[in-house]
Amino acid sequence: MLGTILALFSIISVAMANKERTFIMVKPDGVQRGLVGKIIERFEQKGFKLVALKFTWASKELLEKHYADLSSRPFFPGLVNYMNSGPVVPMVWEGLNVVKTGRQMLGATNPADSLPGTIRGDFCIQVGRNIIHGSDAVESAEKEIALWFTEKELVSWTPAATNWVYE
Ligand code: IDP
Ligand code: MG
Repeated sequence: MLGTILALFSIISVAMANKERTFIMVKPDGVQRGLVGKIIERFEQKGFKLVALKFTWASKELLEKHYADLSSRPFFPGLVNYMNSGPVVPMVWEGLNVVKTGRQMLGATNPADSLPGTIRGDFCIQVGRNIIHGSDAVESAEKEIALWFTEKELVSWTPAATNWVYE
């Protein structure tokens, strides 16, 4: 009996861990360079689940909120102009450790330090044109998701391959 209850708890906690979410966004340079499909493919082929996606030209107000933590940095005005220079593709991806793994898939902030095999390591050269954003912690992911998407835009579904991705 106790064994059954413990097994049930462990199944539930694994199922909850698999529901971690991150906010990923293809930046204007990634869109202009035609890399949207390649970036989505990386997250899809890893086994993460797409929860939300849109194509939008973000306002400076939204971008200032998104990067509020960096507002005192000298590159902040340039960063907001860059992010507002064309459309972006904000997305929500879900899965076990998706925040940390997502950051590893992106590579270091400065592409000069991003390892080959990472998105930034493979597709870009300079920090001010590093093609993609990814949340750096579960709490910032929650804030960013709420900033870019309404609750209704987060789609509830079960991919057919779930039991082939998770044991
Ligand atoms: P992250 O995107 O890897 O989380 P952050 O330090 O949060 O890196 O910086 C946000 C974004 O600001 C970077 O992705 C990059 O586009 C830009 N940025 C960071 N540092 C610099 C810089 O020194 N010069 C120009 N842009 C920068
Ligand atoms: Mg950051």
